[in-house]
Amino acid sequence: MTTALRFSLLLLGVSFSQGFLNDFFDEEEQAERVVQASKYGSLWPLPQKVQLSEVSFKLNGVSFKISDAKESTTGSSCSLLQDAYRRYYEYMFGSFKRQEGRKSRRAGPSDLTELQVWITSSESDCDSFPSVTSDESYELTVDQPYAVLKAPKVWGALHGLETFSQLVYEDENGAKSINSTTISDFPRFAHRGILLDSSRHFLPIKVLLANLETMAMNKFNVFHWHIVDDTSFPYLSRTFPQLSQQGAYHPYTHVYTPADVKMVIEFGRLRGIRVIPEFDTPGHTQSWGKGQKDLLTPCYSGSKPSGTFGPVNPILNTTYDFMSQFFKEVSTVFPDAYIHLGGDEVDFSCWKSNPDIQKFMEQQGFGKDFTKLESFYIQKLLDIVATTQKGYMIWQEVFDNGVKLKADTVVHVWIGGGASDEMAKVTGAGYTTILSAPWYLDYISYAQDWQKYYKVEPLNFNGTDEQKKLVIGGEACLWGEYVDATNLTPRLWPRASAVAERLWSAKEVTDINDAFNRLSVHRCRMVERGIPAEPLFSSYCPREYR
Ligand code: CP6
Repeated sequence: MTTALRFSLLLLGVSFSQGFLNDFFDEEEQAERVVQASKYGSLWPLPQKVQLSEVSFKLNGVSFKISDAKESTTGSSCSLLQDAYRRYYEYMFGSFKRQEGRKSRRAGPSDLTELQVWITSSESDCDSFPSVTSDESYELTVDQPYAVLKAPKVWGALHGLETFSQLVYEDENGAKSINSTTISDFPRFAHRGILLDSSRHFLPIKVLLANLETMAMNKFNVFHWHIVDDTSFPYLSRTFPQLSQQGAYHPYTHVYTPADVKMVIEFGRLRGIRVIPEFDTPGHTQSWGKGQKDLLTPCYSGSKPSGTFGPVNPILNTTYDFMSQFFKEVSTVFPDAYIHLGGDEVDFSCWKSNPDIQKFMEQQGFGKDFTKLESFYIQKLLDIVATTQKGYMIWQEVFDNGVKLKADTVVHVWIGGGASDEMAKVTGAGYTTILSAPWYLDYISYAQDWQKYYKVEPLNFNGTDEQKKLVIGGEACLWGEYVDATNLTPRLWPRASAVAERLWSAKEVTDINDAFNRLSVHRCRMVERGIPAEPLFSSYCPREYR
């Protein structure tokens, strides 16, 4: 087999073994795919409606400005927008500024000199936190005498600024240019998330912020912070400081202080990103046990405690007192309307070994069904969290076990194989759901797995239109066993970008060749912006990472 054929197949996402190919293919040359220009340039994710024209304007970094339209309901006091103007000016002209030293040049007739941002709703949301119902739509017209970005709320304006910056390109002489364009855009799904795991490895704040920045470039709007787990407890609780004192990898260097958490939340807010923390119980809690005596179930070997511990002990009142206080704190620290309560992968062997638990099971009439004990615990926890006025998200097992859930609960489908049946069941029962099963980005493999993520259709399950409306989105998950600050960014990007387009763009946007062409340039743009996003395939970027 020729190298060209081999790589063309890889490019097409065809998995192969040498033997398979020799059986089915002649030694025939195939055109090797290189990046070609998409008619949509480097727009990613592709907006809902795009009208492009051949007419182009020049952008001059000295005279170009982004400003509030005089009709806008926001003004200079909306620092969220002013910050965003600065950011996007820097992304569009930062390198230009350095090269040209800001030499003044008068605006010519073919110049576009201004982008006016017009917030149309009387409630701009400038000082609010984004939510699942936030209006993220915007309309962008690039024309003379100035471009206009119109959005009901600041959230749409943020997305529109990103889109505007993606329309800017360099002509053959290196001059910044933009074509006359009309775009009308809104997300297909309201919940578009990335899960990062800061327990298996501590993720420095710098990495979390870089990730939020990259999420904004891809129009993701939920950071699902799987903040603690078995391996470590880096969340510094004001109420229970001993949890991180004892449970973090290091009590000072590997913790998130209240100030750190605040910074992550505000950095996200300024980019239209919700921060949803996950405090996963009753399983995945080994690290909690170090700083909180009697929280975990003592495991037995025969008639004696073995010295090891299992899931949270569901039969003690002290457990629920602790959870009340803990989640009361969490509900005030994190402003989002939702908290993720986990509930996945509960190992019953320790509960089974413990005589006190056995006795409790008998008293409650649970028989030998430990899912009933699990549900007993979760039910009490959900009721506790409901009193904090928060909604909750939970992993699918909690639904599978028949726990009674509040109507606004979001069920998170993560188990591969049968995920579409699960989506049908969850929505059939009337619950809102998000999909992660096909988007486990911690799994890595040779070749272009972004295509596999790209081809997922979240509504591909048997159900009524009403059921399909309950699918509010999905999340790409990057579990942390093999990921820390050294490799997180290139492992996540641009693979997560495939998920971004699936969750934002119209259902019909499925052309994998066009996606390859746009994503290749989008990836180079992330690189140019200082994000070490990995390549899709053999290629180069005009400005390489350094
Ligand atoms: N940690 C937690 C994990 C996983 C889950 N929960 C996980 C399970 C299977 C795979 C990858 C990750 N590492 N707390 C499941 C939601 Cl393949």
